[in-house]
Amino acid sequence: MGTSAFFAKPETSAERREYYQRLEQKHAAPLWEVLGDLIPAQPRPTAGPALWRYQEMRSLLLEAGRLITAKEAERRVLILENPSMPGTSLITQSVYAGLQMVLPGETTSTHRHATSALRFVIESDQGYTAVDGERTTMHPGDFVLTPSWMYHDHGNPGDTPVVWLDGLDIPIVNLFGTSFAESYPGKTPDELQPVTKQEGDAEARYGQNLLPLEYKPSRLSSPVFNYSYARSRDALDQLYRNGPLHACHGVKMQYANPATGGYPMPTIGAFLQLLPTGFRGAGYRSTDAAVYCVAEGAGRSKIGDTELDWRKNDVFVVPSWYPVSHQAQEESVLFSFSDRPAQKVLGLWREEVVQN
Ligand code: GTQ
Repeated sequence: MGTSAFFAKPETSAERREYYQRLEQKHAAPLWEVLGDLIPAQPRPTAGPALWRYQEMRSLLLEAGRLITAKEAERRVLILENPSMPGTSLITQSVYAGLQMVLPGETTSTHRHATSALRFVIESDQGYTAVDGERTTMHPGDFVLTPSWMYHDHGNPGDTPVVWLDGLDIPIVNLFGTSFAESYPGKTPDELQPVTKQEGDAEARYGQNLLPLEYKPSRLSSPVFNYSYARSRDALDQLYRNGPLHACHGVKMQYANPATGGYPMPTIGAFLQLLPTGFRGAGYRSTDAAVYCVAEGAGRSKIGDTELDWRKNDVFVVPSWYPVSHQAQEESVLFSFSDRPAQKVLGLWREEVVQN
């Protein structure tokens, strides 16, 4: 990766070094010694390419299920920590990812935080998330939002474990020093937020190409909070048949806020793409590092010099500005999320087609 510094470092000398030491005592430092590292000529992500095999993670999650309840843990989550960023709890510099499991009969407490969260459902029969007084039943492949500062809790009334991928903008919120979190103020710690809306209300109100009369968005996030896999998958299938395929992305769509056409949440965007059997994508890179979850199929992605083989439910990460190309061994669907909306609103986002 591009490690070349645009700004060259000047020669040093005994006299300069002695001066730098005196600066240090005054909590000051010479910019010319660090400029190239502070302002690199191109992104130098601390994250590296990495993959987590679902089969392995699933058995570790089941072990966690024997060791701790969802209640005691608050959230029973295995953090996916980038191997190049030990100790950070992060999968990239700007987003966090984890695998969460809710066992049959469990509920989690109701809480809210400034950090925005998304869920991409991996296993669920009757699992649900409740957000701001409305429950939504989760099915594999569903993309579910938990926007900033909305009370949420999860439950599993079914007979099999529920597992999903969590994505949160934790490092962005902490970068700005803007983290707040609190439990639902119930009479007991176990009291959940009340369910005040019929399941499906948000979907009917905002998710059917219709909007309530005089509707004005009252929040920055999408009023739809479950984007069902069945519908997204159908769209990809039809668009594939209609063609053409994008040379890098296959058929790739972004999840949209139906009230604005913008991203579903202000800091996190999400995408779903279909790669037909035998697809060999061209190289591409963008400044938004992306976390992928394999919804269907099997294939291989080349990320910089690293080749990662993936299959259903595996999670992998493409760091900022690394060239990536995808190949599909069988018809595959990839979900991904990134901080693209935040980069775009700040005027920072870049992309290009590259050799890879
Ligand atoms: O489900 O509310 O992975 O609060 C990390 C923090 C999930 C959640 C995470 C959280 C949650």
